[in-house]
Amino acid sequence: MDSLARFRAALDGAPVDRPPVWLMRQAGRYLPGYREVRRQHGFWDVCHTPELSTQVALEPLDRFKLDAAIVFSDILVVPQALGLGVSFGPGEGPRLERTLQSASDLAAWKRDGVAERLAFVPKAVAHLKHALAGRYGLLGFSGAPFTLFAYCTEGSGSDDFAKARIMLHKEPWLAERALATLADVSAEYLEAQCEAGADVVQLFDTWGGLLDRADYVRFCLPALRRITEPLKARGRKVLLFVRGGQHLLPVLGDSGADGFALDWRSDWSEFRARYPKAILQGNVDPLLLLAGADAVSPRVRALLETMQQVDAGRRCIVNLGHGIHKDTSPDAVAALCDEVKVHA
Ligand code: 1CP
Repeated sequence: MDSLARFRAALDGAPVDRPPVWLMRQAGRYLPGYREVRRQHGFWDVCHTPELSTQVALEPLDRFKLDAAIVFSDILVVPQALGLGVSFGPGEGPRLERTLQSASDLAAWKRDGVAERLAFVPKAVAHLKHALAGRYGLLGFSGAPFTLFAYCTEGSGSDDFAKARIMLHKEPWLAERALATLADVSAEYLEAQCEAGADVVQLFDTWGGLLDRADYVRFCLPALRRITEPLKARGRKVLLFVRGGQHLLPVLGDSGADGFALDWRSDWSEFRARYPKAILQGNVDPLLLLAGADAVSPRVRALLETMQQVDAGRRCIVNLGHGIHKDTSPDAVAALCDEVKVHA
């Protein structure tokens, strides 16, 4: 089986010779080629130049035995396109110039022309698709509404995103309107990525696990359904990653996603028991890769065995439980990919 056939079979629940593998943040600062590109170009320039975004998206595929590429972009393109002024300073996380604090801030979001301002991402998808020449799977992505809302209110990274969580409790109507707007913009933009050739799109809810189950049900699920419903009506496939989402397991099915990307703390067998027909993806601890190549093999073997136990590993995708850490050695990534290739 070639990589594209294997990746699509996993998405369709068809038999596979082994589960496909790709890794969250597989293009990024741990790779020398990426660092070299970033010495010469700003982050937004890389995203906006199809040749550069394709170059950095292909580097991991050239080095490792991966089965799929992910378009090079960032979840914060959506707040940027809404006019919030997002920048990535050297060595720091993102900064937003205009944060969401009040109804008038929301009213100032620039909805008109937002799809045009985001068109560089589907263009990057199409460029990458062409370069993949039918050999590999391709993912598009967006931030999930709550995770985008968290950055829009906080204005930067945070451990607890207190401003977002306080707004949910203090001004729930404002939070709901912002979440609905972020969802609608994302839905349209994900459809454009599918149209441009993505085989599947992934929603990154990196901060959704900060909420308790009742708040996730009240605020996040309706916003997620605003995305999954129109996409599914057009036959698109959607994966949902929730970091720290084990306590949300019983309700995640109501998101409408076709599958779940599990973080390293989520229990694979519990998710499989609850969602027998879902695509499951994950969930190697990204820090395992910092323990060196020798530590990687037994853990990957155990994960493959767990996958194999149900339906001979159908509907399974090997991945990390969160993005690759920037200090990861490429040798450890190679060890992970080699182990997947050898053992299934
Ligand atoms: O060169 C640099 O200094 C920028 C580092 C970087 C990179 C490589 C950022 C800034 N974004 C990206 C690319 C990126 N981001 C991709 C495509 C690359 C790939 O996967 O191969 C993807 C899918 C993302 C998604 C993303 N961005 C998430 C969700 C996944 C996750 O890791 O949780 C989040 C939360 C972001 C926000 C963001 N963008 C960049 C940084 C450093 C951050 C984290 C900010 C924080 O600490 O809260």
